Amino acid sequence: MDEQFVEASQAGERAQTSVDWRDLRDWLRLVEDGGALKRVAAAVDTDEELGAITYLATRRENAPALLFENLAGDKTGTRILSNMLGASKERFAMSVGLDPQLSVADLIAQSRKIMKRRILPTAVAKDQAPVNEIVLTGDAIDLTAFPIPKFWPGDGGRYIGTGDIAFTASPDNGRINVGCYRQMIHGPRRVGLYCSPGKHGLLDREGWWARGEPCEVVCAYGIDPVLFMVSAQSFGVNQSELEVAGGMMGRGVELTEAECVSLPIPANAEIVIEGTLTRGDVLPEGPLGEFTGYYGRERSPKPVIDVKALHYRRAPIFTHALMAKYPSCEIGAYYAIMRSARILDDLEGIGVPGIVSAYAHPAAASGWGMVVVSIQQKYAGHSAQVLALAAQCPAAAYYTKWVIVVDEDVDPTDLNDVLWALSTRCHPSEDLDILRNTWSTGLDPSQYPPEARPYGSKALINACKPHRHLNQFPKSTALRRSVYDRVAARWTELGFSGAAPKLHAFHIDDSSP
Ligand SMILES: Cc1cc2nc3c(=O)[nH]c(=O)nc-3n(C[C@H](O)[C@H](O)[C@H](O)COP(=O)(O)O)c2cc1C
Ligand SMILES: [Mn+2]
Repeated sequence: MDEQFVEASQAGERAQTSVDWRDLRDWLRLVEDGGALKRVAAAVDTDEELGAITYLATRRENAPALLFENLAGDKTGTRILSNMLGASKERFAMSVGLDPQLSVADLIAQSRKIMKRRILPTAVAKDQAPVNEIVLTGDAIDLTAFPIPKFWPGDGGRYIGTGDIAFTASPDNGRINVGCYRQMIHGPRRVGLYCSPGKHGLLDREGWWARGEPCEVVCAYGIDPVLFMVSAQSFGVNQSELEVAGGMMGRGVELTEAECVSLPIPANAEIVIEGTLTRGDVLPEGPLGEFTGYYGRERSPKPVIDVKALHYRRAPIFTHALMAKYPSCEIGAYYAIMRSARILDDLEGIGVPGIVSAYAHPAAASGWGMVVVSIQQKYAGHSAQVLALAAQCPAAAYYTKWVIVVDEDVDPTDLNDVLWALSTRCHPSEDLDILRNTWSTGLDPSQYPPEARPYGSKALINACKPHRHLNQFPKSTALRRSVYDRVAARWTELGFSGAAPKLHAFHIDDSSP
């Protein structure tokens, strides 16, 4: 395990900036200081009521994070945090040390840089790790004593893990994977772990089982936002999300030794379990209301973690992720920004010229449903090339049904702009193509029979000005730069508050030399 760590000082030197919080409690203080935390002191039932309050409080994009401090019937002092990041680009930005005032487009550009950094975890002594405030093993453990929510009326059980992380190790090379996989509670020491096909937690598990060994697993339920958001993104199978999280924070993730398994545990988490998954040990699991806004797969037998150790801080804060339609879904702004950053990386890696920006809006099924790419058209066929490549590049290929290409004067993060381009530059009989039998998911309810769902289809929509007629295409009504600058400089004098809106397209004067 030692080589997985570096000294804290070394890690610090490798980072350009580092975040100004150390754990979830620190982070909450900063969020509260910024007015973006709402404490709910009234007693709340975890049986659908907590889910209902979270849903109703998040029907607007700038909803605060919610800290439920009084859970009906609870004797453990547990608190529950929901809407930790949600649709808030500001909370994403402050979590990773970026300026919350940046636009979504600028956050995407900055995220591309910090997502490429890698910093190894740092080791914390067991007796210094906050998560070791209380440590229980074996039959002393009773997870059912904690208040565990059932979110939606049709959920198949109570889920202890939604805003969670799960560590597994590769039996081949020891790489520690961090994934967010749902976890239904079955009993005092029994927790279901659902990984869908292809997920790295599942590949690790199958690898151990193929060797005839149980798969060790460590799960945390009260975690900081960076571990959470990184665990929810897919990185290469041999990359450890721990190093990505370190890179995004500008300092190593703090880990400490476990009691019963050979994996490390996150030292600053609020609550952690250690256990094993054994082949054949399954129990009926699901369904759960999903990010699509529908219930997912039918109830079926899924592997169960046999819990061997429990660590927690006194009055632990569980992080919970409501899955719902935007903007109430915990797979929200951060997810859309990070996915968009990776789509731009893919397009840059392929080497296609003229790419300006891209956005996978979170209202489209948490950023999975639609991708808009803006380009500076440079040659005949350029927009069609970008459509085809964006549709199938690794970061965008999964699920995405609508792939739209627009000109550089259209901001992909501004749906009003995108709808303008679709309505004035796209001629459906000319500008639509369909890809069939593409990579999708059983969670897309639009196809029948349900077995057909993993085979998706994609509409490629060219909403660029027609290249053949670029010269004749009417000029858009845009302000003259000199007039804009003059007005922007007088914005306060004119009686408006704040800065004048930024524009990225101006009148082009053909008569000037
Ligand atoms: C709140 C939340 C719940 C999720 N639930 C599951 C799940 O139950 N099963 C699953 O396979 N993926 C789930 N995901 C998606 C995975 O976290 C995501 O695909 C991630 O890339 C998995 O890590 P991996 O790429 O290392 O396998 C969930 C994501 C979030 C944010
Ligand atoms: Mn992974």
